[in-house]
Amino acid sequence: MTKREREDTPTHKLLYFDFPGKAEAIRLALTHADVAFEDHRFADRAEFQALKASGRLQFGQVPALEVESNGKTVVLTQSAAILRYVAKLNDSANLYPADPLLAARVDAVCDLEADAFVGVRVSKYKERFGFGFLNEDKYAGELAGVAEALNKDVVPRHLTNLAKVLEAGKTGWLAGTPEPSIADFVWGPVLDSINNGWTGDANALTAFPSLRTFHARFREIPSVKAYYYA
Ligand SMILES: N[C@@H](CCC(=O)N[C@@H](CS)C(=O)NCC(=O)O)C(=O)O
Repeated sequence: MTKREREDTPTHKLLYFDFPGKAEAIRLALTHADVAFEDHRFADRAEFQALKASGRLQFGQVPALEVESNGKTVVLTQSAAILRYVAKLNDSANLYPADPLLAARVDAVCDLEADAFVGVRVSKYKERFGFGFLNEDKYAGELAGVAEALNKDVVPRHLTNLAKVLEAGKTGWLAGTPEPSIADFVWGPVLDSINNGWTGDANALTAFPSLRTFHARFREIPSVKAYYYA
């Protein structure tokens, strides 16, 4: 019996709130890679606070993926790290390239998502970033100015760059991979959120036909379609 055969198949439990947010890419990637998982959604914020207080979350943040194997439990955090872990569970799903150059492109497109929305996240979740004082009425004018800058300049600038890499890659997938990679799974749900008004401009994709084509194609990936419509 080989070492591998003696090892249990790990079980997976994803911990997050009951909305897409940062967990949706992981839910979809696990589904795409055919990895069974429990999609645990907190009943309320108190459940999250209790988990955070328990010290089990490395950085006090979710999403977290609880991996149980050979009687041991490991709790993974940081969504990009979790996505790379998921990709390694099933090589045949081709979610993360073996080629180092292509892998770096995939990482860059994942990191672009963080850059594109850091301003949106700070302005929406002010307390988390130390800007809670901006909730005072007297700053309403400044906040309106920030919202305008985000929607007219910052987010479109990053979407322009995303559209450029998509078009340059010529495969129809964001990082130019032959098949959908974790970069596509990061951005697909974010484009849903944009269309749902998360950034403050539900029409932000109108100016980016190639991103709209990508988005529609992403939603047609059989595993993604089955996740939402089966
Ligand atoms: N870079 C982290 C960010 C995770 C993050 O910001 N998670 C939020 C929820 S979406 C969180 O846990 N915040 C802590 C809190 O609300 O106390 C990732 O990608 O996983």
